[in-house]
Amino acid sequence: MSLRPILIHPDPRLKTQAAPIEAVTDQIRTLAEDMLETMYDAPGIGLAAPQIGVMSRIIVMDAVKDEGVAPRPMALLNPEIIWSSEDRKIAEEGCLSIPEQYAEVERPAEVEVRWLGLDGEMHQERFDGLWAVCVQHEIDHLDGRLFIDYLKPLKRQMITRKMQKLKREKARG
Ligand code: K1U
Ligand code: ZN
Repeated sequence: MSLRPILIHPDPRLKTQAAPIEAVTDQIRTLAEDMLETMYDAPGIGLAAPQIGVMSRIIVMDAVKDEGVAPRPMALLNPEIIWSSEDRKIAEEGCLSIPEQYAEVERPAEVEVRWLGLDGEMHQERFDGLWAVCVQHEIDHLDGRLFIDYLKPLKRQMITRKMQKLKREKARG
């Protein structure tokens, strides 16, 4: 297993639609393991393949927050939202590709998602709470959408400029 570097916004790969996964191979299983390791190390509660520069439709997540509750690492291939609640909820979001920036985003409170598992089987589950926020945020990454795309242009521009500055500083070392 290995840690993969996380791309920082702005990067064209974070604005690009990812391609469906055709088959569950050893390469895909290794990718999922690397993504989970990278997510836990960050630390984060989710990660989408484009964030590590891999343009395939795979996300990982573990939104268990409570101490004493067993972790629930999940890998979802080709995830699809097949139902969204009318009920909407505002929650604060962050992004490992936009470090230390947080903003409130409104999304459906519950979603039903269908995906291909690493076991080669189709799975379906309804998510609510932080899981619902996270799975929608990660599926957005697969479609080249970032949480800042839901913000007013001025706020989005301000965050983008901060990230450009951060990248310049990192490049200088
Ligand atoms: O996709 C990502 O960039 C990961 C992102 C997922 C996410 C967080 C919050 C709301 C929606 C989606 C993160 O994990 S940011 C880091 C974070 O939220 C966190 C880090 C440590 C403990 C708990 C949360
Ligand atoms: Zn993100």
